[in-house]
This record gives sequence, structure tokens and C-alpha cells, in this order.
Amino acid sequence: MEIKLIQGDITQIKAEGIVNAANTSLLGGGGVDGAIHKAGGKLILEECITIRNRQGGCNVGEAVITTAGNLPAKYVIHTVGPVWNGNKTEKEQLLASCYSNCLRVAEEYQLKTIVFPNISTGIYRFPKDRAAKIAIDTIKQFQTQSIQEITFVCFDEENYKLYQQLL
Ligand code: AR6
Repeated sequence: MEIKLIQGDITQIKAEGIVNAANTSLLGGGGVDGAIHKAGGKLILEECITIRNRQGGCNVGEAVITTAGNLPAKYVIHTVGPVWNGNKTEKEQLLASCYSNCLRVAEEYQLKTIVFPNISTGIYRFPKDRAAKIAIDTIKQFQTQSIQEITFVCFDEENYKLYQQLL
């Protein structure tokens, strides 16, 4: 399995699966979630609503999959990162679960390539250095059959530099 790092906008990336940093409602929001729904079109939201009607949204640390609509990717894997407050250890474990559950879903769908944004490090205020370490450690520990390439896409310079150092 190859690990890659780029700086840019996840909505532009052609991969089998891209990950969205969503919220528990799955109804869209700001940040990367807003960008994905805006560029991907209404099909993504329609499938999110179907999932919401079936299971009541998505819990923190879990992941669900939809079409990628008009995006160059095939699928969007929506995960919900923790908000950085309260019990720090618990939040760190939940962030690790986001990465491992996305990989589990990707594996289920036999995806070969998956792209992660820096989950929770925007609106949810998770410290970027801690989040980057958790992201990298978690994907390195994951045992995979189908996934050949995992890419971290950093939108901001600070995250990009942190990942560069850690990788
Ligand atoms: N491509 C890649 N990364 C991006 C993009 C983009 N187009 N836009 C922002 N980022 P955030 P969170 C980076 O706030 O902290 C939403 O309202 C950004 O620089 O998108 O998990 C949801 O609905 C940051 O590093 O997600 C939730 O309510 C990272 O993506 C809430 O925000 C995550 O920032 C989730 O907050």
C-alpha cells in the first residue's frame, strides 16, 4: 500500500473513493462537506437522506458511503469526526475510528484508491498535529486486501507541512 500526500481541493481529485468530513445529520454543512455537496450535486444529498431515513444519520467515528454524483471520484465515504472538547482521549479514539471505519467501508467496496481530508481539523477544532499523527498511525496499522493507495489531501499549508514532516 502506497501513502501519498498532496495539497489541494478534494473535490478535484479522481480517486475511487474520497472521504467527507460530515456531521451526524448527513445533510451537508460548511468546510469540505459544503464543497463536496456543492460540486457533487444533489445525488449525494439524496443518498445521504436515504441513509438518514434508514438509520438516523451517522454517529461520530462511523462512516457511510454514497455515490460521488458529479465529482471525478466514484464514491464519497462520509465520516463524522469528533468536536475537540471534553474528554481528549475519547476524542482521539473517535478520530482514529473515523479513519479505520472509512478504510473498512472502502475495503467492503473493494476500492483501490482512497483520499482523506484532514478530518476534524477545521470547524471541529481538533489540534492539527495530534490529528495528523492519529491519521497516519491509523492508516499504517490497517490491514488491507484491496486498497493500494491512500492519499492525504491537505487544504491548508499548516496541515500540509505537518504531514510532510510526519511522513
Ligand atoms: N478540500 C480538501 N480539504 C478541505 C476543503 C476542500 N475543498 N475545504 C476544507 N478543507 P472542516 P471538520 C479542510 O471544517 O473540522 C462542516 O460544516 C480544512 O482545511 O471541513 O471535520 C460539517 O458539516 C480542514 O483541514 O471539517 C461539520 O459540521 C479539513 O478540511 C463540520 O464542518 C476539515 O475541516 C466538520 O468539521
